[in-house]
Amino acid sequence: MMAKFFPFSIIVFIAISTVFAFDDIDSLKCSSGRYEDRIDCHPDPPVSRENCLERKCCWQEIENSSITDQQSLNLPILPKIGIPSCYFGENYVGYRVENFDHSSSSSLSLNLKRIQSSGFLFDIKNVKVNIEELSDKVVRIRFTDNDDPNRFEVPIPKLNLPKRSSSSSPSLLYNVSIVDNNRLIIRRLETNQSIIDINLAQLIYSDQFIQVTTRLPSNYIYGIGEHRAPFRKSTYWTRYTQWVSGLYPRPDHALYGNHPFYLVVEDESPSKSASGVFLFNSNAMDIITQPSPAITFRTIGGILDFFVFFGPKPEQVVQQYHHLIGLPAMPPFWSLGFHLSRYGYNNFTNLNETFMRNIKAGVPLDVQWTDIDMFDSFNDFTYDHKQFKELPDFIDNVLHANGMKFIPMFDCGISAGEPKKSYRPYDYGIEMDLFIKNSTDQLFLGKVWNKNTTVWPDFSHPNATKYWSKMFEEYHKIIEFDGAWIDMNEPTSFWSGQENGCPEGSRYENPQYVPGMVNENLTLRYMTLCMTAKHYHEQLHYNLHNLYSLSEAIATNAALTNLKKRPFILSRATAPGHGHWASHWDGDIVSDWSSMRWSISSILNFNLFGIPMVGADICGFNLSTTVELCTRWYQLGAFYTFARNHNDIYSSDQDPAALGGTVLKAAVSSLYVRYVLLLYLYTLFYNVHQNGGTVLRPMFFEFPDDKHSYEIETQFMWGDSILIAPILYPNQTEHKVYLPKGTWLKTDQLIIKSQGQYFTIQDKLDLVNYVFFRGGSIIPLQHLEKNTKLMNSIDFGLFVILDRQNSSAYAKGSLYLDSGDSLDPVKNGQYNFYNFEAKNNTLLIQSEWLGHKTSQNIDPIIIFEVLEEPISIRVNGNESIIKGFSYNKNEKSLYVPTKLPIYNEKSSSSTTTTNDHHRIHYLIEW
Ligand code: MIG
Repeated sequence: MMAKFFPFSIIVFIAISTVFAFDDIDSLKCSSGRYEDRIDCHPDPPVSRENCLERKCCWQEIENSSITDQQSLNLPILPKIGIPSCYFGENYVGYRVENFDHSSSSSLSLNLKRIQSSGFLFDIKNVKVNIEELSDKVVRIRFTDNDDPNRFEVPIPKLNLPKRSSSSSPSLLYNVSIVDNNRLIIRRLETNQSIIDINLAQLIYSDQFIQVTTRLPSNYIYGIGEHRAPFRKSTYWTRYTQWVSGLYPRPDHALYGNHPFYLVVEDESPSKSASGVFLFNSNAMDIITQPSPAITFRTIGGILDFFVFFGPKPEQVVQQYHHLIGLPAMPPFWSLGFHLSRYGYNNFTNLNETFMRNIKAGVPLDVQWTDIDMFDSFNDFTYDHKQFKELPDFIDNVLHANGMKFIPMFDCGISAGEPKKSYRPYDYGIEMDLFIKNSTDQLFLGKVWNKNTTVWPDFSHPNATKYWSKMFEEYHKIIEFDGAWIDMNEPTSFWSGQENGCPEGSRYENPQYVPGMVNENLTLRYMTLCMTAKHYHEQLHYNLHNLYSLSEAIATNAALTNLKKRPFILSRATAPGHGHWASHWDGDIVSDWSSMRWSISSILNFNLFGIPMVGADICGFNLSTTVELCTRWYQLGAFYTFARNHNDIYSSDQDPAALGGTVLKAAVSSLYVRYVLLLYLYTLFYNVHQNGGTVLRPMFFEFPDDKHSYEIETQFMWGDSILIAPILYPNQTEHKVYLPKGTWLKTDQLIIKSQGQYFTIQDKLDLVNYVFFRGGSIIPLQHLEKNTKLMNSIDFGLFVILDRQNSSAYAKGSLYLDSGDSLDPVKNGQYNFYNFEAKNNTLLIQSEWLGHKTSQNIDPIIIFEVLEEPISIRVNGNESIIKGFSYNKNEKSLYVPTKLPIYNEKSSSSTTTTNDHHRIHYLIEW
């Protein structure tokens, strides 16, 4: 009865609780488990039989080398950590579940009591576990110290907790149960699949070491932070460390972003449901996968605060996550154009030559960048008056005058080495007491590019935004930038700690367990600040390190908003919630084929993390590129959401015009296709800005029933309608493309009908034939101009690709439009939104919102899969509006010149921009 009427659907099975007394190893249940299921009981070195038994755990060494990873991958695989020799026995009880409280209708609390030492210093004696139903689809599981409410908790981002619809939840997707007295299980109701399965008795929760393991519903797992790894993560004993670091992308190290989030597809379920888990914890952590399959979180501070998302579709899981951490920003339209950058123009002449040769070669171009070589003495907010004397004038009279934009670098490190009263960013920061301090409350001095020493603004300080905005404002008077590039914000320092190291005695500098450092000599402070460095309110860098870039992105977003710019920020380091403020690129990758291939898994990954504006340096950063690699990289990079060519100071020029020949051909043709599709891309950004989710997405998000699509990491999609399948290996004149079942239109306007199969595609440099439009889509296409500013006011067409099933035909699509760079266009209603729907022989175009005045027309409309030549075409019943049309029998395509205005002056009142569904309404019949 109780269970039946209990709204939270908690089913509690209370077993007789038994506390085992361990006298010797014989009383441990060690033998029955499988190797795969072992949970490490002694993760901290040194590990030995003796140390293990002292923790009352099981000991058996396993020859690891004989076991191989089952996955076949053509990317570097992260180092395996191996099967633990010291592991929890089946009857191990570290915490005893003491009592339940389910007096609330939407939550359940448990108390855990530590009954034997974990072996880690400062075990937390009483842990409270609170499982809360946040919505029908989201559960929160919080583990806190019952005796100390003041443990560190993540200050940013501010979470947007889902609002519960009503007290009774008929659509609840899950239920929560405690079985065998200590297993916390959360199941998907529809399939009875367990999504969370934690043995609470084996939890470790000490002051600086927390470990919890849950079984996974399958080994189709994605996400888990930024690593040089395949998109689909290995569950073969792999460690994914979350500790933001400025090292170039390499497989054996944590990279620039920490994102303790995973998505898992419940492979065995017929409905292919997916779920996701986010751990809201910012401390250094290891996340370890194991073949059971299972996943272990090991963090060295804070609390455990999990959010479980029940989807059920992969895209919905991602949306639920993004709603919680902050929806992705709406990028300015110009930022979707092509960007030209390099480290080491060294002077204005080189910059200007590079820019001009690309303009002359017809490369579509929107943004010119500069790196630290443009600065005076590598100092932020300056420029080199000798070498870059002409730059301010160039920005004004060349870039801005032609609708293009300029973005310089803003490093987070501020020089402390300039003479007193000569460098305002330092002096003003001192005046505001804004820089990070060391353990003895003096300035924390490190070293980046600047002379002598560097200090770092403490972006967690309440006055940081004021400081940063002021600096941006003053700089903007000298250099009229349009966006900001924030680099080295892990933060990276060339010294590890201060010049003379860090206070060695501190348990924050040298904790009992250090995550993910493959090299024994590496420490948390490696290439960054001391862990005892102090932020505002005595907060330790130990806790805030992983959040530094997020706090900087928030301040930078405010500083650009203050300049009345729709913020565009490119950041190297990232944290959960980052996409609400800024975008990301893959950092210092090498110019080689495997880095290029890896970039696909990376951009897909960042779409899961809510940072959909993302790309790698086209042609690679470190080392010089080659003509063939760079050709292929343009073909791929033109379809990153963020498409920028950038390279290192030591490598040779790789802008399209510099390399000419095939590189130029490939760059121009693929960027043309990109530019023609920008309204579609912009609409995808609007969608995620409103609802969360992915812009670039893996094929299986769209084709969950197609098993084969899960294995492919060399192709990806733009939203639901466009598939990109570039060449990624050398010496190819043709390549195989996998098209999931359905109708596809190639860019050469030929229709392909796929049964879910491979097609061989001939390589053509000047014809982008590796991009496919999905049947059933209506896609806006722009007429090409040399930059987005010029395209923003001209007419655009529609591609209608009818999907024919049985005897009916269908397609749909939508379009978002705005001025391109207004602040908060969606909140202010300054945009237009249209829906398109084609059914059999009709196409309906309707506005859903009209808040942006424009004189653009839809012209032309091209419809594919029209089986017979029509006799006439009517618009709203009227034949005279369309002046001629043509039908192509071979292509089965219908070309209709339309000139249909998309904004109707008369029907819109200037006083309101209400949601009038009937302002623009065209019913086109053929
Ligand atoms: O230590 O500003 O990832 O894009 O060109 C290198 C110089 C610092 C790292 C960035 C790279 C940039 C470079 N920066």
